[in-house]
Amino acid sequence: MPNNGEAYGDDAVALLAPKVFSGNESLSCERCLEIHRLMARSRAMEERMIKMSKSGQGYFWIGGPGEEAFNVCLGLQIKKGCGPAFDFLHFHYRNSATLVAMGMPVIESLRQMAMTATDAHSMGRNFVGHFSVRAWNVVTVTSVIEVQYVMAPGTALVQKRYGGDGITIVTGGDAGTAQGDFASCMVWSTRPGNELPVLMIVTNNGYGISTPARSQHAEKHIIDRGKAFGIPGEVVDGNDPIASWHGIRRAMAYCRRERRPFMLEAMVSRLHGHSSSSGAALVKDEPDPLPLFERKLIEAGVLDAAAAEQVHEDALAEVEAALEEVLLEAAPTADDIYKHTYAPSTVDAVYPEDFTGLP
Ligand SMILES: Cc1ncc(C[n+]2csc(CCOP(=O)(O)OP(=O)(O)O)c2C)c(N)n1
Repeated sequence: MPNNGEAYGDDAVALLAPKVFSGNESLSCERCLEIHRLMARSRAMEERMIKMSKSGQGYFWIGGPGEEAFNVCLGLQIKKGCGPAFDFLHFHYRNSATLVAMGMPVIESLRQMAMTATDAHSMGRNFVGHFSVRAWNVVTVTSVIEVQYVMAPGTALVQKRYGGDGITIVTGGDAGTAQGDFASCMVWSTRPGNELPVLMIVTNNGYGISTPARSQHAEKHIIDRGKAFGIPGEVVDGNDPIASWHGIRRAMAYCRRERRPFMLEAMVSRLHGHSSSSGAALVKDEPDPLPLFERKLIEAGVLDAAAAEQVHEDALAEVEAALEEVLLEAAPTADDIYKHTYAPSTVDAVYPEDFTGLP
C-alpha cells in the first residue's frame, strides 16, 4: 500500500519477514512484491502512452521507463501530505513511477498525455509527466530543466523554520546539473548556520537528449561536486530496487535528522530514448530493471512465472480500461486558457483579474 509517511519504520517489519537480498542488503518479500507490482503498472502506463503518441490518441511523450526501480522506492518512502510538516517535492519529468507509488491512479497520467480537460495536473495544458498535486506538496514540474533545484531551498527554508522532520526532495537529470540552478541549490542549502534539509537527487541516465555525459563531464560522479560544500552523498544502482530503497532510506534519514542537505545519484537506464521527439523506440542495450528484478524474485522463490504474468496482465487491463475512459473525455476549450495561470491579486497592475479559475 502507498504509505502516509510511516515507511521509514519498515525495517521493524522486515526483520521478522522472509527477505530478498541484494549483496548484504535486503527487503521483505512482501515489500518486494509491492515494488514489483508498482514497477509493472508504471511500465504498462508509460508503454501505453508511447503508443498514444504514435497513434494520435496523445501528443508529445516524455517519461520514465527505465527509472521505475528507483522511482517506486522513492515514492513509497515519501512523507506524503500537504504543508511544511510533510515532504516537499520538486520533480523531474521522469518521475511517473514515484507518483504511481504514492497512489496516483494511472488514468491521471493518461489524461495529461491525451490533454483532456479532466487532467488534474494542468487541465490538459501541460506535457505528460508534468505533475502538480497540491495535496501531496508536488510542486508543478517544469519543462525548463533544472529550475526545480533553485526552488527547492525555498520550501526547505520554510520547513527548517517550521520544525518537524519534513524535508524537501528535488530530482533532476545529469545534464541539467551543468546549469547554475544546481550550484545555487548547493550554495543556498549550505549557508553556515542556515543549512537546509534538501535531498538533492540526480537520476543519471548518461545522456542529455543526444549528448553523452562522458563527453561533457570530467568529474567521476556528480555527487563529488557536493564535497566542496560539505554535502555528503552516495551513488546507488538505480536499476536495483533493494539498493535503491536503502540508499533513499539513508539519505532521507540524514536530511530528516540533521536538517542539512544530502546528494543521491542514481545510475538509471533510459529505455525509450529522450522523448517522442527522438522516436521513443526501445533501446535494447540498456539494462531493464523490471525483468532484472522479476528474475531475482523468481530465483528467490518469491514469485513464479505465472504470478508474474498475472501482474503484467492486470497492469495492461488497468491501463486499457483507463484509456477507454479518457478517450471519451472532453478537450479543454478556449475559455479555459487563463485558468490557473495566476493567483488572484488585488495589487497586480498587469493581471488584476482572477485567473485562477476558482469560483
Ligand atoms: C533551460 C533548458 N535548457 C535546455 C532545455 C532543452 N532540454 C530539454 S531536456 C534536455 C536534456 C536534459 O537532460 P538531463 O538533465 O540529463 O535529463 P534527462 O532528460 O536525461 O532525464 C534539454 C537540454 C530545456 N528544456 N530547458
